Amino acid sequence: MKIGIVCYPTFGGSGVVATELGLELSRRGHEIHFITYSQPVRLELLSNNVHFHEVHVPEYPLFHYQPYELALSSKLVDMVKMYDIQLLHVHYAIPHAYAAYMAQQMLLGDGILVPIVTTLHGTDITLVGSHPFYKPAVTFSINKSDAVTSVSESLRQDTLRLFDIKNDIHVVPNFIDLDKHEHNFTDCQRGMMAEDNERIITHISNMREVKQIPDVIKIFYNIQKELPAKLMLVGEGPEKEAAELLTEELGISDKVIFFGNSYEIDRILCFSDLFLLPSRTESFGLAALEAMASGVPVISTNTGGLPEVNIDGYSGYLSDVNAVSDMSSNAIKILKDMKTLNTFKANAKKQSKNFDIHNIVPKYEAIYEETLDKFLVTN
Ligand code: GMT
Repeated sequence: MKIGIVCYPTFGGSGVVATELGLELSRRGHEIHFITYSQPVRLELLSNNVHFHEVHVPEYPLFHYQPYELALSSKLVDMVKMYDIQLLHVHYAIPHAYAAYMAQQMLLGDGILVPIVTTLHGTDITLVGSHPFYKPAVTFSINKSDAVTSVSESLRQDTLRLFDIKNDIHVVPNFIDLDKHEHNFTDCQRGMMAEDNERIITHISNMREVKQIPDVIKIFYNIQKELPAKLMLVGEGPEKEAAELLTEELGISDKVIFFGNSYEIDRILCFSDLFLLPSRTESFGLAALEAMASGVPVISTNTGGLPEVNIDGYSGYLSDVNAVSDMSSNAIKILKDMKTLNTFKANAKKQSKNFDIHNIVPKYEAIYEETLDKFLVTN
C-alpha cells in the first residue's frame, strides 16, 4: 500500500512512534511518504520505499501566524496526486487531522478518494485538544476521520469523556523494536559516567511541565541520601533551566548530568539502573517502554496509560502523582541490592515484550485495509 504519514518530526513520542511505524511498514513492503515540516529525527535513512516531503511555510509579513495547516493540506493534495498515495495516517490530532480532512475534501473534488486514519497520542486530547479554543475543531476532525486509533485504553476513555465522539476508537498500543534494544555494546562505557558502586538513575523527556521535572530531582535527591548515585537528565525543554537551578539549590549539581537532546538513547539506557517518569499525565509513556526494553525498571506515576505499560511490583512501581516520598522509597527498594535490582531488570525486559513491533504493526495494517475497503465502498 502507498501510505502518507503526517507527524511532528521532533523528539516527542508521537513523532518517534510515527517514524518507527513508517520504517517497519516499509520493511513489510509498503511505500511510505513522510509529509512534515522537517525530516523526522529518527528517520536516518531514506530509500526507494521511504520518502520525505517537506512542507514549506513561506514567511509573509501580513501573517501574524504563518498558516501551517493550509500549507500542509496543499502539500498533502500534491503528494497524493504525484505518488498515488492510497491512505493518509496522521499522528496527533492538532492540526494534522484537520489538515488531512481539508486535503481529502479538495481531492474529492478531483475524484480522488483517500481515507484518513488518525492516531491520538495524548496531549492532543488531554492537554491541548480539550481546551475550548481548539475543542470544536478537534471534535470535528476526529469525527471526520475514517478510522481513529489511540495509544492506550486510558486515552480512549479520556477521548470519549472529553469529546462528543461518534467514531469507534481502536486501541493500538505503542510498540518497541526489541532487536534495537538488544545492546550491541560489548561495553556501553558506564565507567565514564559513574563509579562502579554508584547507581545510575535516568529520566528522558521534552522537559515540559507535565513531566514534573522537580519531582524527578527530588526523588533523586532522596535516593542519593541513601545510596551512591548519579542522575542522567536527557532532553531539552522549558523546564530545564529551573531544573538546573534546583539541583544547585539542593547541592547535588555534581551528581546530575544534563545531556540535552541525544541520539544515543540506547547507550544511555544501556548503563542505566532505574528510569523515573513521575508525569502528571501520560497517555502511554513510550520513554518508559524504551527503558524497559533495555532492561531498566521504571518508577512512575499511576496516571493515564502508565498502568498498562509498567506493572506495579514487577517491572517497577507506580505511585500517585506528586507522591515523591513514596516514589523515592520504591526506588530505593529496587536499588538497595543487586539481587532485587537484577530481578526488576529482567522483569522490565520481559514486560516490554508485550509491545513487540512485530505484533503491533500488523494491527495498523489490518486497520488500513479495512478502512480503505470501507471507504471505497461508501464513496
Ligand atoms: O509526552 C510528550 O511530551 C510527547 C508526546 C507527543 O505527542 O509526542 O507524547 C505523547 O505521545 C507518546 C506517543 O504515543 C506517548 O507515549 C506519551 O505518553 C504522550 N505524552 C503524554 O500523554 C503527556
